[in-house]
Amino acid sequence: MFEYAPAPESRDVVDIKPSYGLFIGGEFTDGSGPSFKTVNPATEETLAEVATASSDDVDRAVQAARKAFDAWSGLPGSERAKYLFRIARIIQERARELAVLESLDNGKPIRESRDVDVPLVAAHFFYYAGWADKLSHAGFGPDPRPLGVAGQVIPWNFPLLMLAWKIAPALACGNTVVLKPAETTPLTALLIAEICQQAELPPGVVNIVTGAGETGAAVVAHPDVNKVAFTGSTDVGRLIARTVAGSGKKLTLELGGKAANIVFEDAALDQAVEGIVNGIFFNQGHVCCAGSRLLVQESIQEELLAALKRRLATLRLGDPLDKNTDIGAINSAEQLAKIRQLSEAGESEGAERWSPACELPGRGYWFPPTLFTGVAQSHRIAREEIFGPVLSILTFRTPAEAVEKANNTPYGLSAGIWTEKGSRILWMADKLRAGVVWANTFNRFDPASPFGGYKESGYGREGGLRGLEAYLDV
Ligand code: TXE
Repeated sequence: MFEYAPAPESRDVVDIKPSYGLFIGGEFTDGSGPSFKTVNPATEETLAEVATASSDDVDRAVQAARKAFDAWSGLPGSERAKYLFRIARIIQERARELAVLESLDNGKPIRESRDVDVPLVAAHFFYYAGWADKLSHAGFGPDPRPLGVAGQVIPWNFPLLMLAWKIAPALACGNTVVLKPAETTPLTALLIAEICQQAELPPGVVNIVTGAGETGAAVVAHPDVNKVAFTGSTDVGRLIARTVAGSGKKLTLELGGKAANIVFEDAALDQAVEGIVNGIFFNQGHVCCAGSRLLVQESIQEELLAALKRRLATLRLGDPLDKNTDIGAINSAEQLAKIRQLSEAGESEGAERWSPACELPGRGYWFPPTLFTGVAQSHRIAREEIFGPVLSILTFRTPAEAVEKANNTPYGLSAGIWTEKGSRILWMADKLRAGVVWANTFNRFDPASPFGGYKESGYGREGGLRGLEAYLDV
């Protein structure tokens, strides 16, 4: 049978420089810390050397942002909107370059970076550009004010999209920004810096400081930063909350998750299987809202498991730049070690592990799609965020039991419901302690829709109208 096999995306569409500096005051400059390497997780080859921003460099970046603030916040909203629209359009024009660089530095399949990440990034800039001249009509009172300099620290799972979630609303509201990307995925943020130059964004409005946790900590602690926005681990979120406490800085935290994807016996099973696969294997499971706990109604357990295994056997793992690839590389050796360790804990605690036959490439960081059955709520794989392509399967009998199990987690970021009964969807959505509840779909994002968690998943909302509130004094 003829099988359509498109050629891999060419890495030549992106010009990766041997080394990168910091982006401060509209210019690329050296960092005073020791540089670090960013690698392609699919091959372990070094992509580039990247500067580390010391606390002095962070101070320069914050001062540049502060200097730019008066003029930027004083522009009419319609003028700020023009810059955001321009950035959005350049992102669309350079989409291929951004997608390839994202897949190289992060390990995610090109089909995802090309069809999901980059289009959503442009959509966020378009969406918030639309708000920039309407802030007085957004229900926040007649004259909402920007906060000042926003210090933003983002993770490695969606380097571009997290940047867009942070920068677009901050700029629309008239704030200026110092953003620190994750140390394993700094390259696309630096390409966005280049795009800011191309869009002739006034110098200092966006500053990008690269480095590890110390650089992030310096941004968060800087006295001239007025607002902190963080996405990352719950542990670091706690540290940041402590640093910020009492400082007068406004804070939003978007932390981990352990979402339940709940399938009832009346669900359209084929559709549910696709939703389960998308829920946990999208981006190798490096997703804070991943559907990492499957709760399946007992009566359909065997049928669903069989269908899921058949579907998993068709997933293709490999080269992220291959357009056929469904599952790319794990982002780092550290993350791979964490996934392995938790999977071993699953086995030693008595759950049954299954993966389809799947050959892993010889180099790079890889983990096969994995299911665990016979999982108890007390098992670590049912409680802890694995942040990898590993699904823990539990069962329930009644809707009330499904709710109880779904809510039995310190997290509260997202949940999914699969049923043909509309009334049940509404009842469940009301009972689930999760910031986002999807019904008959999963991992669906829209710039107009606020996103954020309850409990240890953090606080504040990003996206939509609510996302503006985080960047305004209202
Ligand atoms: O996160 P960190 P890591 C979860 C996921 C993952 C685990 C560890 O379970 O396995 O966290 O990932 C910066 N002050 N999530 O270690 O360390 C850091 O440089 C200020 C869920 O990569 O939280 C990076 O830019 N900043 C999550 C960012 O914080 C600090 C996404 C995130 O890194 C800092 C990522 C400090 N003291 C991981 N220390 C999600 N919600 O999507 C580190 N950083």
